[in-house]
Amino acid sequence: MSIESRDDAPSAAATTDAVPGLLPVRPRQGGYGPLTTKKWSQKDYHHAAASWGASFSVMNVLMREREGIRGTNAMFKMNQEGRGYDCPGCAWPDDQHGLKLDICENGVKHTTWEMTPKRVDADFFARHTVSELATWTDFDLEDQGRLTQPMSYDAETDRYTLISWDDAFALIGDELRKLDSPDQASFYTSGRLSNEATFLYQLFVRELGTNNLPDCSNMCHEASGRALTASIGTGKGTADLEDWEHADALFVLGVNVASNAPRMLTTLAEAHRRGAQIVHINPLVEVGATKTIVPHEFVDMALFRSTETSTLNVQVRPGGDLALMRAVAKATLEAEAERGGVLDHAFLADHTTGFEEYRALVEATPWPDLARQSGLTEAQLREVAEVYIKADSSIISWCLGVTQHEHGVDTPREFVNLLALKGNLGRKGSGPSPVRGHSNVQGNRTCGIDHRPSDAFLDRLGAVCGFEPPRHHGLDTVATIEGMHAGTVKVFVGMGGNFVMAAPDTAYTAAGLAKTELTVQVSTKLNRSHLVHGRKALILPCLGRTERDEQKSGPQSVSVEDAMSMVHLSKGSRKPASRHLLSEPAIIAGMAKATLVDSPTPWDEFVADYDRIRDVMAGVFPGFENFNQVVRQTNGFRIAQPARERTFLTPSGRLEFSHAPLPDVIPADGDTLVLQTMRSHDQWNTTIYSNNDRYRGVKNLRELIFMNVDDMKARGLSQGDLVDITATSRDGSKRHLKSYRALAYNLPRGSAAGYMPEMNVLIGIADYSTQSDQPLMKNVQVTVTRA
Ligand SMILES: Nc1nc2c(c(=O)[nH]1)N[C@H]1C(S)=C(S)[C@@H](COP(=O)(O)OP(=O)(O)OC[C@H]3O[C@@H](n4cnc5c(=O)[nH]c(N)nc54)[C@H](O)[C@@H]3O)O[C@H]1N2
Ligand SMILES: Nc1nc2c(c(=O)[nH]1)N[C@H]1C(S)=C(S)[C@@H](COP(=O)(O)OP(=O)(O)OC[C@H]3O[C@@H](n4cnc5c(=O)[nH]c(N)nc54)[C@H](O)[C@@H]3O)O[C@H]1N2
Ligand SMILES: [Mo]
Repeated sequence: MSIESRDDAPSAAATTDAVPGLLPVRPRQGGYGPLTTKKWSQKDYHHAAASWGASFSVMNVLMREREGIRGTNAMFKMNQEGRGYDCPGCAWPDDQHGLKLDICENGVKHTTWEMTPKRVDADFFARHTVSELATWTDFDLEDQGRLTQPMSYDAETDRYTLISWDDAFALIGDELRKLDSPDQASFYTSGRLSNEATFLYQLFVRELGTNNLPDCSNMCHEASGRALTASIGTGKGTADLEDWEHADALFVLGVNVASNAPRMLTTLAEAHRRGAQIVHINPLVEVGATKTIVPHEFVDMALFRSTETSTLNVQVRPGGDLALMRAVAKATLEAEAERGGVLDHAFLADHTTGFEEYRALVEATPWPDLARQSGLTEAQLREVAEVYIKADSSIISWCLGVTQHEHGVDTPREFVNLLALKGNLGRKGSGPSPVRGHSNVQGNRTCGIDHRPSDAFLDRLGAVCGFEPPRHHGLDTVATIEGMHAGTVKVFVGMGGNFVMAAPDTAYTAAGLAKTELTVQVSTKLNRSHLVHGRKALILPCLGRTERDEQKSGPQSVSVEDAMSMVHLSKGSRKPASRHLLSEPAIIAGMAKATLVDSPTPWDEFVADYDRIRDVMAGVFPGFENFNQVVRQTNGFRIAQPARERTFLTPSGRLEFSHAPLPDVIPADGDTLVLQTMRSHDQWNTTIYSNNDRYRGVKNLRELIFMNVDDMKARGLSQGDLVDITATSRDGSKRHLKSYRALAYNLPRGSAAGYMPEMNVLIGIADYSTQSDQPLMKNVQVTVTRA
């Protein structure tokens, strides 16, 4: 369908009670793209993903950032066999053949955003009070360019003023040592931090005496980690890129491939060409689930020759994935009973436990229940099952559409159950394969960012590093916010990221931050988390991944781990945005030295030569033996994943079937819609590049809610009507967004979709999964009424 706006006014939005540091003009809530008076429009997109649209978009981005040829040069240094820097975009692995120029539009956008020639300096902060900056859009804040000098908040003038690095570290040390307990501080990580910096960060925090290490995984793939640990003993996928190249069937659930893991398009197109079955399971039919032209395939580009990226699209009900996969399991068991030769009996007998109980559970679940809970017909469910039954090898892959739900742990466990039936694990072309988000979010977990660390890890850390790590579990993201309100979290350190916008319940989170004694943000760009601050506040600017990191022993490399457990080096070569910038390892060491009294750690030596950090890490992390040597191999090394060899580090030593009851995911009353908050094509989490969402055909509009056309009719709404959205939290409290535009879109009845981070105001602090503690970002219970 195609619609045009009927007025040019920028759509007004949202109410929250005024909160310091959020757009104070009432009715806005923060999280905004550029202000515009351009007309908005929506017109369904019918072209291939990537293709020329992506190439033009890249050109525009390079021009906008005035990068031109310089930008292009930098692009070519990205991801090339460990010689350049790792793309700071998504965590999809690099092409292992090492020949193809595997870059994508969104990787380019992301990189040039960091490489901008614009600068935020002390003069900038002298010109603008924090209250004034708080009225700017989030786009305008980041668009000011790179942060250049450490800044400290001065309450008297309401401005950030210059502070020396030494004074900044001393202030942090003073505040941390003043606390009654180290548990009164919380240390957040966004998933971009290198392995080496990660190791130092958790070491600092644990030497201080706390496990308060919330991270973006708490909102992202915490559920996948917990599910895989419970089922197969290690919290990571087992399939690698080569498996993707050999699978007969690929099941892709809850990921917007073309926007959020664009390099996966290449893999899907290649799979389609060799005749693999590709099933996309998603309430929306995203463009990446139809066809693509991969930009590095020059002939196809010239001829507009697209390749399909799917063989089947199934529009599941939000949260209906467990029911769908259980239906596939049911049909698989039926096929075994009818014709035999379907199950892998040897695998089930030798490597699993709990199969008979699972079989009984599945057999006892009636088809009509599976159909109702998945929102699909029995025939559709059987069609998916037929693909699984026929395929010799299958991969099941998923992202936020699966994890940000109440049953975010049970659902990936059901995927493993299903894979186990046919021995689709630890064999070529098969396995579970979560699509991770931030470029090093998986490495952060591997290298110690975990608020619930295992004793085995703490034992090794303590033995190698010569101290006694704290044993009690720490706070995650939601618990940190609650702690700020309770007065039990007084210091917040954000190692990257944009906590106030990324977290749920924006107003509540902002009010929590405002209650703290000190907020420290280590960042590359100005964002709203600098404006929503504690009584004291620091902005500490750091080097970006594309920049040269020169230390005493010479230029340094860092390492990162992709979504398929490949660890490789990343080395920036660009001149740093400012000579005052420090690397993340240097900032962490500075904080540690100013805080810890008798630290056994040689912080200065570590910073002088990152090989020294890696030598210590080699002793702490299994699979990192000879770290310095193996990471320098072409393409790096793969961390051993025992489950891949069918060694399951579970209590039983076997793959453990789960036996979750079928969840009821249908709202109790017919008026409630299940709203999911997702990314547009033109944003990186809380960084919004524009108000467009090309693949969903939207221009100049973010304050929108996609609805099923019949749900709109039932509420007397026509295209583009202004609506108010009310969310009801689990604790009964209500939250509102006002004057959003309702747009008809192809999604199941009873569901709706809109953009994060604006919609985070709707997600109550109580709305998190009891299985994973993840906020229910894909499952907000809302009603929609005409404004
Ligand atoms: N360009 C770009 N790339 C990114 C990011 C970015 O912001 N921009 N963010 C990075 C990060 S941190 C992450 S975690 C990933 C996120 O990658 P995605 O998971 O793709 O992120 P979302 O935009 O939230 O999209 C969620 C998808 O799940 C679908 N979905 C929603 N509910 C359900 C459901 O109940 N069942 C199923 N089967 N599907 C559902 C939605 O329709 C949508 O297609 O991307 C990473 N890559
Ligand atoms: N409603 C809703 N909310 C969500 C989600 C959702 O789907 N729906 N998704 C959640 C998910 S999956 C995630 S991962 C979180 C993301 O949450 P975060 O990781 O906290 O947020 P980002 O937007 O990625 O952080 C952007 C900021 O990182 C800083 N930065 C960029 N590069 C670097 C660097 O190299 N070093 C340092 N130190 N800083 C840097 C810049 O200052 C920039 O402003 O959001 C979560 N929030
Ligand atoms: Mo994420």
